Amino acid sequence: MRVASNGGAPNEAMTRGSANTRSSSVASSDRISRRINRGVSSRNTHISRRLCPTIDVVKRTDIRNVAIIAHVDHGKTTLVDGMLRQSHIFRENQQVDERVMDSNALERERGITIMAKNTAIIYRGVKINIVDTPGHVDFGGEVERVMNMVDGVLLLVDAVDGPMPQTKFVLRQALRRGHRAILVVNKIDRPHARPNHVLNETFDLFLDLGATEEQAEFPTLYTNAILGTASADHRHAGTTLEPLFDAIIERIPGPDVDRDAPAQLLVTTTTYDDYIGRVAVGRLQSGALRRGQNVARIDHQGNLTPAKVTQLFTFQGLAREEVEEVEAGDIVAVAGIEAGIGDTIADAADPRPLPPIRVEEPTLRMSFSVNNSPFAGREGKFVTSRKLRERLYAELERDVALRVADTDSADTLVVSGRGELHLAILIETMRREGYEFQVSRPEVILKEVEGETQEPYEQLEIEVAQEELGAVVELAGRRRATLKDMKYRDDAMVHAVYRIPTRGLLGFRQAFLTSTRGRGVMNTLSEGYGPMAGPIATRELGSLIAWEEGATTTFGLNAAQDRGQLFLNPGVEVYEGMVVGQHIRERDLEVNVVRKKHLTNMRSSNSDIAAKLDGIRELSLDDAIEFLADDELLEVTPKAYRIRKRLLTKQDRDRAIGQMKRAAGVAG
Ligand SMILES: Nc1nc2c(ncn2[C@@H]2O[C@H](COP(=O)(O)OP(=O)(O)OP(=O)(O)O)[C@@H](O)[C@H]2O)c(=O)[nH]1
Ligand SMILES: [Mg+2]
Repeated sequence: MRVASNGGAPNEAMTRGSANTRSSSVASSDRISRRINRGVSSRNTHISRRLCPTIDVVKRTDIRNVAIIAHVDHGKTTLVDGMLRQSHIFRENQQVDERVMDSNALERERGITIMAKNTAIIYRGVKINIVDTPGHVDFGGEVERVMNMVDGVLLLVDAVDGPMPQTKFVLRQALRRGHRAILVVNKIDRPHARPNHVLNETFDLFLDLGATEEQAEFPTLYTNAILGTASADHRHAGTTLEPLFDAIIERIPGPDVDRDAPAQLLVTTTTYDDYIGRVAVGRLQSGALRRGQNVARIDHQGNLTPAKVTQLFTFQGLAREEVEEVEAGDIVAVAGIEAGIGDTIADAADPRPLPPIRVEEPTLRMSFSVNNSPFAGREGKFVTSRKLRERLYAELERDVALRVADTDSADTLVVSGRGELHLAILIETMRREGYEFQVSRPEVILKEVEGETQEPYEQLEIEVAQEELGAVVELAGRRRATLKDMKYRDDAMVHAVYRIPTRGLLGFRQAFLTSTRGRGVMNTLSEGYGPMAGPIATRELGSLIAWEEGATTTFGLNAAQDRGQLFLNPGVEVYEGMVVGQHIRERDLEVNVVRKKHLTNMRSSNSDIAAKLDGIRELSLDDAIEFLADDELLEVTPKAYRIRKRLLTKQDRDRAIGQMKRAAGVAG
């Protein structure tokens, strides 16, 4: 028999056929809840001891650890709202924001979850630790990292859309860890909901992903997360989430623990608190932790550092509750230890590391360098290479899917991530903290496989109207996508699946949205590495470049707008070599956007002037990153994004082009 402690993979123990001890949990529920609320766990009442020849492994019946996983937007965070509401975490009449777990400013602005977060509720005396995870493909690392905290998952699937690419990714992570799932078909209220179809498709997905027989026998609930209702029968809407809570208690096993083994906790999240400093969050795998206890921090290299637990917390609704002692099986927050993600906090007397967290390698990278534009140092608080370096390395402690590397130049670091959004969120976060720097165009990370250079590929799923298909097929073809499957649907939409080099996806989104007039839906899923696909021209049009320094004028912009799509409004400070728009042709073009009109006796009114400028497209950060060409950089400051040529003067750029041509042997 395998055991969960002593360095074994934490959740492997969960795959053992273990008896369901639900009855004991319900019997002692009230008592346990009181104990949990006091933070003192009982040694005898809530644990059903199971006999094991060597080590005492027991199953806690008073706890369930569950993650909510799904494709983006299928309603995970909304469902958590409902679960919190119905467990009476909030006071009567308390005003609670929608999607309360999306607490970070960028999450609220973008309406998506970016970081996985913990909460907990008590249901019939059982504490349910819930981890809300992001569904966007770029934050897949968050899902991977929390899989070791839980013993099962709620797999949400939209009742209309059915399983989507990221459903496959997250379910694969869960099944791999041996977790059991509960299928939650959400948004059952949507018109055209097709619950049976979605159930069948999801069942097929389980089989495709190699689910064991036990995993494939998942219970299914049909929910409206907004109203907070669940029902086992899709023909009859539920009235509360109770059927879901019951399914969690019944289906998700309680944690198997060896409470007499030395303490081991794998740090899965770290946060910072102004009062108590670094807080490390993870599941206590074995043993117990007490306030004031001496422990050892074991890092990735196996180095041991003595440390002391200054404070201990468990989760309770949206808050952390301070406790004196925690027993294995619960998810805890520990203060006083400078631990990073993946470190083990272990018993000082018998320190044993847990297996590190493994996540898929990043596929995209970009350089972050000190700002050297003519406007450098004007707007940022932190501008030096030292500050930039410190900040980027600090990010690694929070984000397991990110990589940072130094380069030959002290002013430049290379940052690798899962996708453009992953890197964009980091850039935006740093900008808001007062950092100023510049980044390069993202590029894919190549790999040597058996002497051959390979590049990353993705599965691209698109849904477009039939009349827009032609343009999209052409676009995908230019980017070396190969068609795998295409289905015409009854509603005049087409669903197509491609395999495409990640390189071909850079800058794809904007072109795709233009081709489908903003209505197309695209989703991607990493497919690993494959042979190089040949050249791909991702930027088809050149840039309009400011000719000289000054503030943009309506007059200058007006004259330039015939040459392409402008990005700037009048009155914006620009410098020579700064990109102000997109040319209508392939090559770059210098334009004078700061030109002033010669004074005449007649002065036009402002409204008159403004009327002449049309279609200025102000770029968001994501747009700007997508727009960047290889010879351009994005300058990021707390106040602005500016796209610039790496070489600012036309003379330098012409010389560089000449050199390139000569090197390629095509000059003269
Ligand atoms: N009609 C309907 N809409 C829902 C339901 N559940 C969630 N939504 C809506 O779906 C949208 C996405 O909800 P979220 O809870 O943010 O989805 P999510 O899965 O957490 O998204 P990510 O964390 O970004 O992956 C929101 O506009 C919700 O109001 C539901 O049961 N019915
Ligand atoms: Mg969410």
